Formats: sequence, C-alpha cells, structure tokens
Amino acid sequence: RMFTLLLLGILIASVIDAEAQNPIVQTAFTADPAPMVYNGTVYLYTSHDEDSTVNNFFTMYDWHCYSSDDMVNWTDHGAVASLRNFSSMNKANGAWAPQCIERNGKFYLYVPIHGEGISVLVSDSPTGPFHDPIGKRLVDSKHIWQDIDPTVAIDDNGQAYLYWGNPALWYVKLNEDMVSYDKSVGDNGVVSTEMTAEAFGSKSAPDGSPGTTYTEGPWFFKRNSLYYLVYASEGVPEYISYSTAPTAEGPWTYQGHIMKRADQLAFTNHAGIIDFNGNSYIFYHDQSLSKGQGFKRSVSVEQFTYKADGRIPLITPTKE
Ligand code: FUB
Repeated sequence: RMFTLLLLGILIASVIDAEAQNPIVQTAFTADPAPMVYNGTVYLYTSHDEDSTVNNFFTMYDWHCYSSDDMVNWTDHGAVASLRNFSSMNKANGAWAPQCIERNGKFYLYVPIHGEGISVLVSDSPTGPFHDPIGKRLVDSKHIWQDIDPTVAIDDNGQAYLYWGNPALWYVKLNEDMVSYDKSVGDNGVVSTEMTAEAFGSKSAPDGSPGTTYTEGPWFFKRNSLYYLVYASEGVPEYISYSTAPTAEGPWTYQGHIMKRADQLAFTNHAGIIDFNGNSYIFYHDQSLSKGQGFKRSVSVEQFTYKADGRIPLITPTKE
C-alpha cells in the first residue's frame, strides 16, 4: 500500500511538473523562440532581453540555447552566440530574433542585428561555438532597418529559403553552402512577397489606407504537402496569424488567427512551431515573468493538434 501511494505521488508530481512549465525559462528573460529538432532533441534558440534596458527599448546582446529530450526538462546551454561574434558590429545591442538549421552536419544560425541587417553564424555543434563564416552581413538589401526576424527551411528538393521582414516580407534562395544566395532572382537575389489581403489578411492603417495584418516574426515551414508562414499580426499588441501556400514561394492564402491577445502576453509576440515525438508544439513569448514589462519577455509553449486538413486551431496561451 505504501508503494502504491508512493507511485501515485510520483505520478502526480510528474504531471504537475509537465503542466507547470510556462514560462519555460525562469532564470533569464528570453524572447523570439526558434525551436529546432535534431537527433531526437529539441534545441530552443532564443533572443535574450537584458535585465537592465537601455533607453527603455529592446536591449539584447546575445542568443541563448536550451535543449530538451522530453519537452519538460530543459538544459540551459547559456549564450551560444553574441554580437561579439561579429567583429564589425560589436557596439550594437540589437541581437534580435534568431533561427538555427542543420545542413550536412553544420549548424547555421541566422540572426538579425537590428539596424545592421541579417547575418549568419556557423558551428559544428548545435550549441556552438559559432563563428562568422563570411565577415559581412549575409543579406545585401536596400532596407536594412526592416531586415529583421529571419526564418529558414529547406524544401524537399534541397532548395533552402530564408524569409524575413517587418512590415514587408522578403526571401532569398540560399545556395547549398547556406551562407550565400542566388542573385539571379528578384532584386539582386532579394524577392518581395506580394502583400495582399488574400495572402495576409486585411487591416486598415490609422489613416484609413488599406494594409495587411502581417507585422513581423515569420516562421516558415512545410508540413505534409502544405507550406506555412506563421507570423505576428495586427500591429501591436501583436496576435499570431498564419497563411499557407502550395509552394515555398506562394501564392499565400490567409488562414486566420492562431493566438489572440491575452493578459500575460507582451506587446510583441513571436512564434516557432515544431513536431516532436508525435506531438505538435507552438513556442511564443509573454511578459509573465517580468510581470508586465514588454522589453523583458519569457518563452512559453503550448501543445496543439492540427486539424485533418492541416489547419492550425486557435490556441490559448496558458499561465502555468
Ligand atoms: O525581439 C525583438 C523584436 O521583437 C523581434 O525581432 C520581433 O519579432 C519582436 O518579437
């Protein structure tokens, strides 16, 4: 009988542990989650909000990584890359939303440095050390300020795409080396996505001019035969919405909201979605740990189930 009670106790404790996981990281302020499944492990890359902000704005110097084999227990790998990895940009504090992907045994970490454009770091291990393989920014564009929030995926035919942007959306077709791209398409390689209401939903600007709901923070992936762009929408406070397409290059069709505004959310939100061990998860950030400070965010996660036709349900952020 003692043994049964003990077993019951362990069972209850593990259920509580599994549910009491938001925010995932309680020892630092983390944002812009970018999960990567590699070799049976989830590697969660995040940006990092400093405890002390400069000019009451995003103050971010490095990118952190956490890993888990069970989506309950997380190992903290600390800051795996920082602005110091870029010799020419070490004075900035704009280490914004990253994403990492593996190709041929190397790990490519795409990062925006706000006001400096989009760059890439490479490592032989998912947890670093990372180094700058090209010594300059990756994306050579005419709209540096808007070049934030890179998201990357490799299509079935081996073609890798890097999407990014606020409030427009661009992509480049990465070459197989993952650190250069095809300059023969678009504007010297940079392709503009057509921002129509059919593609990204419609919202009027304060001056009455038409606009789409797309704001920033795209998360690009393919699942079954459908391509997905999940993104922050509606301006601020941000919702999470998504669009789907039959190919990696569109045409996109707006599908609606995934996460609406909720009390514990920050004025920004930023999603990363994976399938892991037969379950689907959406990572996002909130301001629950800092008790309402939008420049000190925390990464949280919810499990969800796709509908039979591939649609993503409306997901409610949980506080615990
Ligand atoms: O973390 C800085 C910025 O806030 C990101 O680039 C946006 O996606 C928003 O989350």
